[in-house]
Amino acid sequence: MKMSTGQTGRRLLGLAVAGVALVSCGAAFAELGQPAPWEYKLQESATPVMDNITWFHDFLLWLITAITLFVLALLVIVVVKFNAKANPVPSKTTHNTLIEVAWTLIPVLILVALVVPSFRLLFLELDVPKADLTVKVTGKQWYWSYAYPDNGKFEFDSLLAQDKQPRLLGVDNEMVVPVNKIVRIQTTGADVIHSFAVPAFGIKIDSVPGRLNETWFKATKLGMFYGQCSELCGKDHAFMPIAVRVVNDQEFAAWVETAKKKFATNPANSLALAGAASQ
Ligand SMILES: [Cu+2]
Repeated sequence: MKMSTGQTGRRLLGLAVAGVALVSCGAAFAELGQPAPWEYKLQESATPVMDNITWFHDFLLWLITAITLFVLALLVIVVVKFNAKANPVPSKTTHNTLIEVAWTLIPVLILVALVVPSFRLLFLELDVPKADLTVKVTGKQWYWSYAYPDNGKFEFDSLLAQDKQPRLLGVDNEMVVPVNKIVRIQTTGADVIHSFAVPAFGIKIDSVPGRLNETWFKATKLGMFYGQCSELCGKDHAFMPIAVRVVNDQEFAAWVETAKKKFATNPANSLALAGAASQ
């Protein structure tokens, strides 16, 4: 099929309009703390770590775009200027020391420049600052348990709630944390390896049986934040969502009081049992 110039132009225009629509929709659909239809970007950040991840991601995207366009331009020049028709008598040059040094050194310098923000981000993620509170997260087939060792030593299970929205992300008992406080997450697996991940917080850490892994976040925005188990852990892997509610200090204190009563008789409350046994 041959297209006329007009047709090609209209198709290109259509593509451009679709592209712009997609970009603006992506922004419109972006919702804090949860995925959105047609989303192609990172979730909106709610912690300093995620701010850094987003910045590094965008920075890399610009950099690779520039490099790709540069290489494309070189290729186009070669194809246009040095094909057999345009350049019937090729040059016999085989070495050019200056260019060879440049195409070795410049990529090395680019990589060295990348190491700095990359390592800074790694240290930010891995170096847990002095925490305001600790939440112990246990991955189980197929739900999560949250324990609050420094807020009344209660522990509760958090299971998928079929009737809640967003679909497959809503849970019966949400993990609750105060805003602008450093929360240390200690996580382990009760049966197989799970992975505790909340995209808006920039955290994803394996919950391994017999091991205690640590990470942290400081939520700077109020609201609901959703994540999912991110390590294939069995048949209901897709049905053990993570729901974190970020509240202010008073709401957190009030929630701790109700949670202490509500979950005091929880038979699965290993922390409370351990506490009772040691008294
Ligand atoms: Cu899992």
